[in-house]
Amino acid sequence: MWIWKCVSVCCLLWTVALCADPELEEEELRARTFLQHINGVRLEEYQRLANAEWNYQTNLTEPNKKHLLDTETVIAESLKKQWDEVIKFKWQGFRDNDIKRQFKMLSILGPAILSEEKFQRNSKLVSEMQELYSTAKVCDYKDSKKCDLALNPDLESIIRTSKDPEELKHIWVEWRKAVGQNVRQMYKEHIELDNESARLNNFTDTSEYWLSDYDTADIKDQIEMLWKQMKPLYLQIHAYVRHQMRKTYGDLVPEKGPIPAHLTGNMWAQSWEHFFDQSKPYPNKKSLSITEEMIKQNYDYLKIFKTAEEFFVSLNLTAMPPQFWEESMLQKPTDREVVCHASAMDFFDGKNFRIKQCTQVKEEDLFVAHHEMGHIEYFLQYAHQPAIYRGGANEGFHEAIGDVIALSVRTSKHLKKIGLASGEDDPESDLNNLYFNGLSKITFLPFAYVMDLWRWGVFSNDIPSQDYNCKWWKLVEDYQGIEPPLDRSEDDFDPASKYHIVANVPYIRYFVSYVIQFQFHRALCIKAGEYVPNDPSKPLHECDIYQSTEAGNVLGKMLQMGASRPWQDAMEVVTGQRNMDASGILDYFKPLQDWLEAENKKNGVFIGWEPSKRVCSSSRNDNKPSEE
Ligand code: X8Z
Ligand code: ZN
Repeated sequence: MWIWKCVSVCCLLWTVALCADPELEEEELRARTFLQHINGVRLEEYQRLANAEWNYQTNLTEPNKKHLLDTETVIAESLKKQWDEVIKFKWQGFRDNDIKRQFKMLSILGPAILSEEKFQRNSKLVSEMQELYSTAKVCDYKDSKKCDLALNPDLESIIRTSKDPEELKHIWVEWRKAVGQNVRQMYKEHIELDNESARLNNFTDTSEYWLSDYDTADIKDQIEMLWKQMKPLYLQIHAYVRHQMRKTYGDLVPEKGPIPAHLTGNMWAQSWEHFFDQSKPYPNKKSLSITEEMIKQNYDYLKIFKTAEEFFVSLNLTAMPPQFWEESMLQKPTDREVVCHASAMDFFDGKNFRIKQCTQVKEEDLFVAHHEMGHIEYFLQYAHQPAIYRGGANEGFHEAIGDVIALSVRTSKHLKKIGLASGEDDPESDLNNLYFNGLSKITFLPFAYVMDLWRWGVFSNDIPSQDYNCKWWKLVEDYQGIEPPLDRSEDDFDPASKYHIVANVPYIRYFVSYVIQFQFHRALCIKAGEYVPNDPSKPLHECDIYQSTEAGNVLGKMLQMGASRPWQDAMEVVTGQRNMDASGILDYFKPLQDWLEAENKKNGVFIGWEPSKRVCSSSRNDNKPSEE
């Protein structure tokens, strides 16, 4: 009892002491007014920046690039001036936690800290790498005179559908030649500038700056721990897929070695759902062929996005505003070059929210549309917040929202509701479907981890530029159990074949998203009464939260918070948990994991992988003669 008394008396004294500092009180009052002013300035600046970015990315011309660079430079100058004012405040002593939080966020200046010349150089490098990536063209395998194949849709389509290993290898290699080798020098210079900016911001290097978004000191350890928890599941699906792949490709796929990247159905081997038809657990069961259904039913890009919107609205969330439909770029234009990689943009004016996506009528794009609309729904829900809070609770939250919705959409129950699937439900079809989801979600985890493990190494110089490519392949082999289709060398620069590397977008956000989206899914399904733990008639992977306003309300509450609270608070609103937790994804895939373990055991399949026979050398000339 006396302890409590002491605690409260001491607190009282402490508060009185703080209250008694009139200077600090006065400063806190001034801070409040200052924040209002900054908010107004930022909103206007972010609007200008969004417009310039949008105009460039949807029309890659020199004038648009110049306008973007000029806008970025002017705004960087203004941010620097604002920051000079921010750091004059003794905000660490403020009593109002909200004001303190805003100041804490504003006290990190970011890349604008560089000299104008270096800032401009860095922005130009990133724009030009992105442009090179977005406009690169490759020659066809069968018709070597046809040299206008673009990544989207041509190359991705060949990688997805061809089963000719030579054609696949050709496309895989040529894409890497077209982008990787051309940007290596630019990338190195960009990394140096990024690191200089991070150090001026008092971070040890850019990885520490990137991860500051999580405000969690041991974030790298947490990620590693999550990966260790999920790795046994990955090993099972990896072993099973390799075993099945040998039935299609024979000894091209080593029995105990890593899986060749070009055979996975994906340009970066980041998810393997396009190998589903050749590997499904119950081959005689007719599977959901959503793409076929979409084509049959005359789906177009509009119907795809309307379908996605309808789900959000069914949860009592907000519909897309009129400008969204008028101004978005939902198809690939034929009259100009654009950045096709899908994205969503907030124009910070409460009216303009747009998606750009080179949508095709296929299943994958239906889910990308949900993913992108999740970003827009977040923008809409936190639009009342000050500019500094208009972001996800952390970057992984922003990536997770649309995917959470898509987890419900991808159930056979929901696909039937919207007329994209028919037929019987039976345990075998159900397992096939869960396996499909495993090919898309489980296989992605080590890829996402490797993307940033590699960059963390580059930023800390554990991976010096002369080792860029070979160290990339070492990580890919160690974590993903994937190998290149032919020997590689430091004349190649394969990481740059992926958009987020050249566009300088951190990737661990997707790893985080793929963990927490299953925590959200589980919690929302319980709220919706669609998942009952330990009730086999309501498994987690068959839960559909469609039309559940209970689920929608709690999700909406979290989205409205934006970045105004620590991410743990936001997570607690939906899940009651305050930590990232792999048990969501493990619960979801438990029936698949059990099946894979039994199947692999029955077939005596080797789990894990022995070292790859592929070589990576310092230069192509060092390579032993290869089959290339
Ligand atoms: O880049 C994206 C989205 C835009 S934020 C289309 N994603 C990652 C990728 O394509 O590599 C979504 C999942 C992973
Ligand atoms: Zn996204």
